[in-house]
Amino acid sequence: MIEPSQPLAPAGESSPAPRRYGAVAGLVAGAVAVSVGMLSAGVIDVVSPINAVGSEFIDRVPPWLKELAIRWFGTNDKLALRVGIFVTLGIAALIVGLLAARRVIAGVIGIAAFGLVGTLAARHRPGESGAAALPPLLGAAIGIPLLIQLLRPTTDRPVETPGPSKVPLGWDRRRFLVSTGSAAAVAVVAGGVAQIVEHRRVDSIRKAIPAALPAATEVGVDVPADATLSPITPFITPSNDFYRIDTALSFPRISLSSWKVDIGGMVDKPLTFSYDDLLARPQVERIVTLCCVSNEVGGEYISNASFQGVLLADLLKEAGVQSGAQQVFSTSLDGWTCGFPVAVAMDGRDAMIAVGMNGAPLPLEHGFPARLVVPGLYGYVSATKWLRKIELTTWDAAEGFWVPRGWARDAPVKTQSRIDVPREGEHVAAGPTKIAGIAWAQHRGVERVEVRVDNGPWQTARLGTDVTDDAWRQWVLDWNAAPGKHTIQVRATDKTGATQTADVAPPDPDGATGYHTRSIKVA
Ligand SMILES: Nc1nc2c(c(=O)[nH]1)N[C@H]1C(S)=C(S)[C@@H](COP(=O)(O)O)O[C@H]1N2
Ligand SMILES: [Mo]
Repeated sequence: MIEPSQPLAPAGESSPAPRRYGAVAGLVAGAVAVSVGMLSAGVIDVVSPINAVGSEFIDRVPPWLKELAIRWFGTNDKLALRVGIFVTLGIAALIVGLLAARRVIAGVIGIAAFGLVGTLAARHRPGESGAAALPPLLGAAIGIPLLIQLLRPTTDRPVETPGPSKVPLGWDRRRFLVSTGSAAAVAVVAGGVAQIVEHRRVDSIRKAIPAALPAATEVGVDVPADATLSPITPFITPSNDFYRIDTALSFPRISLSSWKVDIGGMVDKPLTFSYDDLLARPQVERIVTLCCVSNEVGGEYISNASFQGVLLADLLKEAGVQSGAQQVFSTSLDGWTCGFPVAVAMDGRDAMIAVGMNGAPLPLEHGFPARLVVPGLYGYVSATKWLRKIELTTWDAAEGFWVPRGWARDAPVKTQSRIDVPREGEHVAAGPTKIAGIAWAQHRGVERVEVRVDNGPWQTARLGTDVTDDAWRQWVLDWNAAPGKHTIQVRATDKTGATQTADVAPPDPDGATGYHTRSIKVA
C-alpha cells in the first residue's frame, strides 16, 4: 500500500536508491565485473586481471613494503597479496556504490577506472597479447550497466511500505533484493568456474611433464649415507620440500611443444633449443645447494638437490661469446630477469640449463621445462625458472629484476651455517646429546664447522662426507648437556680459509651474516 501521506514521485523523476543499497549494489556489480574478467581471461587463455594487477604491484612495490610482507607472511606473502587485492577491491566497490547511489555517473567512472587499471596492467605483463586487455574491459562493460540497473528506481509497480518508511518513493526494495541476489549468484558461479578453468590449465601443464628424462651421460657423485648428519635435514632435499621463492602469482602458460630457449645477444651464432633439443644433448647430473638471498640467518630458504641438465659453458662456447660481453642475462616466460658475470659462466663451474631435479623432470614449481642453476650464486642473480631466453650483454644494457630494487648486482653466496637441533626453545634432557646442522659455502666448499656453548671455546664439529664444494655439508657435535639455560652458536670456515663473520647484517643488499644462535633449556 502506498501511504497516503507520502506523495508519489513525479513521473519521469526518480528518487535515488538509499545509500546502503548503493553500497551493496557496488559490491555486487564489482564482484560480477571481477569474476567475469577472471572467467573470460581463463577462457581466452590470457592473464587474469587480478593476477595482472597483483604482478604489477609486486613489480612496483617499494622494497621496504616487500620486506615487511615477507617478514609478516613469509612464503605466504602471495596469498596475503591476493587477499589484500580482494579486500581493497571490495572496499573500493562499496565506496563506488555509495557514491553511485547519489550520482550514477560516479559509479560509471569508478568501475571504468578499475577496468582501465586492469587493462593497463594486463597489457603491461610480459608475454601477453593485446587480447589480455579484453577481460578487464569486458568486466567493466558488464559491471557498469549492471550497477546502473541495480540502482535504477522503478515505478513499474506500487512500492509497498507497510508503515511509515524512510525509503523514498520509487525505490522498490524487493526488486533490488532479487536483482542483486541474482547478480551475486552470477558472480559466485563465474568466480567458481574461473577457478576451475585455472586449475585445469595448471593441470594440463603438469600432465605434459614427461614421466622420465633420458639418463644423464655424466652422473655426479653418489651420496654416501653419512652425508646426512642432521636428524631433521636430509642431505638431498625431496623436491616437494625444496624451498620455493618467485614473484609468480600463478604459473606461466607453458606449451611444451612450442617452448624454446634462445641464446642470443653478444654472440657470434645465436642458438635456439626446443625441449627435445635440450634432452638430446649430453646431460650432466650435479648436486647443488640453492639458497635465497632473503634467507635470514638460520632461515629455511635453502635446499639441496641433484640437478640434471646441459652445461651452460658448452652452449655458450657453441654460440661464441663476443669480447665485451659482461653479463649472462636471462628472462623467464613470465618476464622475470636476472644476470651474472660471463666470467662465472666460463670459469669451469657446473652452471647449467637444468631440465631435471632429483631424478625426475623439473617440477612446475621449480621451473619446468627448464631453469638455470649456477653453483655459488644466490638464486636472484642466477636461477631463472621457466627459462625463456639467455642474452649475452653488458652491465649497462640490462639490469636483473631485483637490482634496481636495491639488491646487489654481484651476489656470490656467503659462507654460512645453521643449527637444526636442538630447536629454538627446546627442552633438552640433561646428559649426552647432539648438536647438529648444516653449513654452506657453495663453490668454495666447507672446510670446518665450530660450535660454542655459552660463549665458551669453539669446538670443532664432525663433518659429513664432503660430497661436492657446490653443496652444503652437514655437521654434528656430541655434547654433554648440563641442566640450565644455554646458548649455542655455530660458525663455518670455507676452503679459502675464510670464517663466516660474526657481524650481524640483514639479507639486503647481498645476504645476511652473523652466527646462528639458539637458546635452549636443559633439565
Ligand atoms: N622466473 C623466476 N625465476 C626465479 C625467481 C622468480 O621470481 N621468477 N626467483 C629466483 C629466486 S630469488 C630464487 S632464490 C630461486 C628459487 O628457486 P626455487 O623456487 O626453485 O627454490 O629462483 C630464482 N628464479
Ligand atoms: Mo631468492
